[in-house]
Amino acid sequence: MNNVLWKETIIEQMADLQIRKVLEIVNGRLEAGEDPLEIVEVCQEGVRRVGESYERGEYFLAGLIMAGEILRQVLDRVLPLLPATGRGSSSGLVVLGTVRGDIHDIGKNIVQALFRCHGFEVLDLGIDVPPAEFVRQVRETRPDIVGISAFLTTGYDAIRDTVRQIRETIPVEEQPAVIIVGGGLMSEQVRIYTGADLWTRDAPQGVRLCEEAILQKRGAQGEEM
Ligand code: B12
Repeated sequence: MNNVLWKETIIEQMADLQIRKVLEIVNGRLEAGEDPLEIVEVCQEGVRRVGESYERGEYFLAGLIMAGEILRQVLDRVLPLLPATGRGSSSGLVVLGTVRGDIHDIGKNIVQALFRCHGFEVLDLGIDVPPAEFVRQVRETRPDIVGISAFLTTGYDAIRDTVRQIRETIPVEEQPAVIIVGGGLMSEQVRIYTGADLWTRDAPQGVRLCEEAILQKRGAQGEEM
């Protein structure tokens, strides 16, 4: 199967919720040495199509559940194969969680795996995490990064509460260098509304942005000394 064809076929089979066929192609691509991240991105496009069908009323909740299950099974195969590109020692600590009221965790699990590959330690707080729990964990562990995942537009207020409580109740010298929000519906407007430092709809980009921000902060601290 050529390069364009396998991608289109996975997207189509994913959109049709054909779990067996999707896994067959994924296994084949992995055997052929395909980049695991490329496979994740293609499958993400497939579930996006399922979301659109759901919006048009062509699929019901069961369709979303099935799409989530297919993606989960793909990730079980693919994520363990992500290459470690970190510096060997810890790049920093990330406190990560899906915001209050939201149980979408597939994207969070991908970004968690990527942070680990890049040498970060990750404390994963799970799903439906209330602002107070983020604050408690930030106070206890003093992470470099707080990552908030969300996929529901109804979650924006909970993100804003989380960011505000972290910024207002944690002493300046114990603040995380970066609060980043991620998820399929994120945008610059959401970042501004919630008060986060960074936003992304793409896990590799999110990790890159965090690495840059941490390097900048460490550089600035070095200059002050
Ligand atoms: C699978 C799915 C589900 C599954 C979730 C399973 C699971 N364990 O996660 C189930 C069935 C549970 C579900 C439930 C619901 N869902 Co749903 N779901 C989806 C679907 C199809 C895919 C989501 C997904 O996993 N995408 C793939 C991942 C990999 O993408 P991602 O999250 O964006 O993550 C990537 C980046 O954003 C980034 N990232 C993510 N988080 C973070 C965090 C950080 C820090 C960083 C740096 C990066 C980062 O990294 C990832 C990789 O690049 C989407 C449709 C779509 N457009 O995708 C709808 C969708 C999100 N769901 C939707 C809805 C409405 C619901 C329900 C309300 C339905 C209902 N009537 O009950 C419930 C809500 C439940 C709740 N309280 O949370 C809507 C949301 C609409 C809106 N405007 O809010 C969508 C968009 C469908 C639609 N088009 O209408 N859903």
